[in-house]
Amino acid sequence: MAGNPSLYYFRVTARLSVSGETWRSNILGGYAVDNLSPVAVKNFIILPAGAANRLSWQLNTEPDMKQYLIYRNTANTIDPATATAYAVISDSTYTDNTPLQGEAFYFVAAQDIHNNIGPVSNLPAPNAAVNLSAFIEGFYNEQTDEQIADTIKVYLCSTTAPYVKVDSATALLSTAGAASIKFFNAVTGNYYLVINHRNSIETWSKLGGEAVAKGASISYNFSSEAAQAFGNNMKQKGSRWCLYSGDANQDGIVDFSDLTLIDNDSYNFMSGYLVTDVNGDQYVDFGDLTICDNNSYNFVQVMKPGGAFKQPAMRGVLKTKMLPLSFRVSDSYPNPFHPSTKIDYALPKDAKVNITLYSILGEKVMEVVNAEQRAGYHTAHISMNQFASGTYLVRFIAGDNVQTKKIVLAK
Ligand SMILES: [Ca+2]
Ligand SMILES: [Ca+2]
Ligand SMILES: [Ca+2]
Repeated sequence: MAGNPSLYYFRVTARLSVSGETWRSNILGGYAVDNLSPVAVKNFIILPAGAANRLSWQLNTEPDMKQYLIYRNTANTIDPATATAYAVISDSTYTDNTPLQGEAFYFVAAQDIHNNIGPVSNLPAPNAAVNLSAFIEGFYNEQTDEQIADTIKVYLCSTTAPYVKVDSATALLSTAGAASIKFFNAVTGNYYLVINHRNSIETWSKLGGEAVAKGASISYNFSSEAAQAFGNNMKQKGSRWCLYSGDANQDGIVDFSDLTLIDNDSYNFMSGYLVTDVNGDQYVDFGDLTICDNNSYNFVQVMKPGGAFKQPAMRGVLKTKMLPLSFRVSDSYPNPFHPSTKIDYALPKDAKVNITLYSILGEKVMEVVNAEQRAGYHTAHISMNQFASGTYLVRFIAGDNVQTKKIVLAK
């Protein structure tokens, strides 16, 4: 070429040991096509096929393509430089017949004949999503229509006996009563949705189950009507139907054993994230006992398909109230308050109860309660709309016991 001033073009032809297979460089580019990594695969999708996952994508158009590397992982990242491919195929579809349990991700990358690996495309494995709406009796405030957010565990249970738990997931049930749950293991089918919460009665969805589909989502609202729970087993508070609270030991029934746990923690002034905190305010006290006592009195228990239920005739025999360990009076709540506040108190035995409100100077303002009362848990309601702001004293007399509480009316 020396001495010739005109532009010269050249191309390189590589001949492989495979007969008839050659590779040519691009004339104008000046580089071999095999110096480039493949591009990322296009139109990568994953569809459920029973328990299997079927991956597919569009075949790359590069002339030096060799194969596709497939990886999977429980985390959303993979390093193709160090990871071992789960499968290596030349086609553009792959069926994983033994998917990973739980949340998982798939990755696919194209590889050319020179082992250049293209960018990795990734997708989550298909899951069945359920958008739940539910409220918890003790945690729900009907004035604000909100609840204290807490963790729930939701199961998918078979609709045929023995109604086994097929899949489970934990989720946060929000103040607005919403939880989005993803099930990774169950195949498309009909399932009961079952909610477990640390101190509520396990609650099953209505008779017959719900159609849950892998790769799709459904919504289910427990709170709209009683019939949304199996056996109508929910408690109405305002416009919401709530999961029954009080099953502190999670044995499926609210009874003495739950009350005993709560009463002991209450007696010891326990606080924090406890199963005995039935109303979710971080303290174990009268508020928790009152809810549990009421549900225990009403013999609240799990209702589920195939369950052995106590007959109504039996309930009367088993209906017994638990008696408090000692005479106790709670602080008022709210405090300061306007226009009304409440004080809980426990009577270990029947007593003549007098609750009287006094001004800070000791003048009698009004009598709140003056009656013979049965042993158990009681609540005094004090309404002071017509009185001036300030500090007042509430004197409790029950038999030989006397206690005084300070309350602050702030208009
Ligand atoms: Ca290439
Ligand atoms: Ca229980
Ligand atoms: Ca509490």
